[in-house]
Amino acid sequence: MTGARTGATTGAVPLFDDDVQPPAQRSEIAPGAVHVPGWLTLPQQRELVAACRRWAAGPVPIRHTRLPRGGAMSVQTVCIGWHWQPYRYTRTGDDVNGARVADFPDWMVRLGRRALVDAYQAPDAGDGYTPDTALINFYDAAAKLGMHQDKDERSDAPVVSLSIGDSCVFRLGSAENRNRPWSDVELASGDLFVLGGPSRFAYHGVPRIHPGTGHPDTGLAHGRLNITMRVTGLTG
Ligand SMILES: O=C(O)CCC(=O)C(=O)O
Repeated sequence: MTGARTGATTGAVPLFDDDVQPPAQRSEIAPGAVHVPGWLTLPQQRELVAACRRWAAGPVPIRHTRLPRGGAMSVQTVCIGWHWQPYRYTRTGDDVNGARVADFPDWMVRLGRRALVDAYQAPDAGDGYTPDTALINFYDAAAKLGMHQDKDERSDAPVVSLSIGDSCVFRLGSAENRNRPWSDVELASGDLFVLGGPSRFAYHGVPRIHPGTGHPDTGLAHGRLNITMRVTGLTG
């Protein structure tokens, strides 16, 4: 997350209790897959960038996740709550330094609940939603994420995705396979995307970043940050 090392940082995260703006518009890209452009204000994005910068430094630092068949992902990832590596979640970063990952903060649980209320336009949509992990991905200009399903969780609770920095092409396919037909959606800084309901296990990926499209006031000098909150369904 080198792009996050410049720009202003703030210490606290009080912005997330009452301050999320009502969504300007929303589009249901597929049943249960909702895009809410401009959901986060610039100050909220700055707070998230500052929090992600702290997590990127440790206790389990950001890294290019190694793939089981060799090589590594072009995206860099740091996790909170639970540590993800392909096919499993653990409390410790066993493929990094063995340390226990940072706790998943309560303010982020509240943010996730509010995201569901706004995405699904239903006051009770966030009831009982308690995400316990977030994968925080940093994309430089060349990074991509191939088509995949989020299915290492033992839960079908929605995935809440927040984007900050450079915009990207987000590709949403079906739950059946990684091939066409798919929809390409431009995700910009501040956008919310929720994958839930029939789209919870849809294949998706990020084939392209648009470098230089972020807003410097986010505190991210370059690149793209994406935070996906999830419910692991694990205990312990
Ligand atoms: O970067 C994104 O918008 C998607 C991230 C994603 O698909 C994942 O973390 O599984």
